[in-house]
Formats: sequence, C-alpha cells, structure tokens
Amino acid sequence: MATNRTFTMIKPDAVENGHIGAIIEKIQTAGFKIVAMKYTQLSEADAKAFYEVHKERPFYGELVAFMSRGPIVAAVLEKDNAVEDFRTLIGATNPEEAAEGTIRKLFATSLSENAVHGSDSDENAAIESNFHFSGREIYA
Ligand code: RTP
Ligand code: MG
Repeated sequence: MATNRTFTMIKPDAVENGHIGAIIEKIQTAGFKIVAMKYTQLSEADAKAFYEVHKERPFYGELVAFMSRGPIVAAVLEKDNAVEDFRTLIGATNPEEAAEGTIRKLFATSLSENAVHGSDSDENAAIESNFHFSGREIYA
C-alpha cells in the first residue's frame, strides 16, 4: 500500500449520535479522498484482534466492548502525508484536550468514546486497511 493512505473508523458512539454525515463532510473538506468505505460491525473477536496492541492496558476490556457494541464506518483515505494530517484533523485522544475544530472536539463523547480512529503509522495504516478490506475493495 502507498504511504499516502490512512485508515479510519467512525466509532459506535458517533454512529449512535448521528454524526456519520458530518464527520465524512469534515474528512472530505480537509482534502482526504475516500478510496474504500463500508458500514459494518466488529465482533468481540474482531475488536480484540484490532486493538491487540492494547491488551495489557487497563481499558482494553472496556475498549473491546465499546468498539463491538454497534455499527461503525470503516474507510481508507488518501492524501499527501495522510497519517499525520488525519491525526491532526481528529485531535487528541481525550476530547477535552483536543484542539478547537477537530473531529474529536466536535463529536467525541469522552476519552473512551472518542468518535473516530486514525492509524498512527504508515505500517499500521496498511495492516488496519487489510484487516477490513480486500484488495478489490480499495480503489487504486
Ligand atoms: P485510536 O487508536 O482509536 O485512533 O486512538 P488513539 O491512537 O488516539 O489512542 P490509543 O492510545 O491508541 O487508544 C485507543 C483507544 O482506546 C480508548 N481509550 N480509552 N479509558 C481510557 O483511559 C482510554 N484510553 C484510551 C480510546 O477509544 C482510544 O481512542
Ligand atoms: Mg491508536
């Protein structure tokens, strides 16, 4: 996968609160091109696997339950410097610390339920995109 891509999920809290459209609008206005997208739900096993890197953290059980409790929107996004620019667009993990205008500042509920995921490296963007999408589902 090219290094100008990142992977995102609109998390269950933001879907429940009706923010899918507003979040996609923010993403596109910021210059990201959607190259793959699906409305889906993680099973408990999917959420455990996706966030395995956090399995020793005290919030792991809560995170797995949250991420599998309802539908999400998963997407692959393309833009120059995609990983870093998308992390800037979404803001800090804790919405109370997120900059004004960021997606988490606008739409997150709490530190645990923070509206969106963004990959933290090119390597993880590729791994996470492949977790959710086959090659045929990602536009070249
Ligand atoms: P993400 O992976 O979802 O984009 O978030 P992130 O990089 O900003 O934060 P990370 O440290 O990777 O944490 C993953 C997700 O776990 C939940 N969390 N809960 N209760 C807590 O103390 C806590 N800390 C993190 C959040 O949903 C966070 O996005
Ligand atoms: Mg992370």
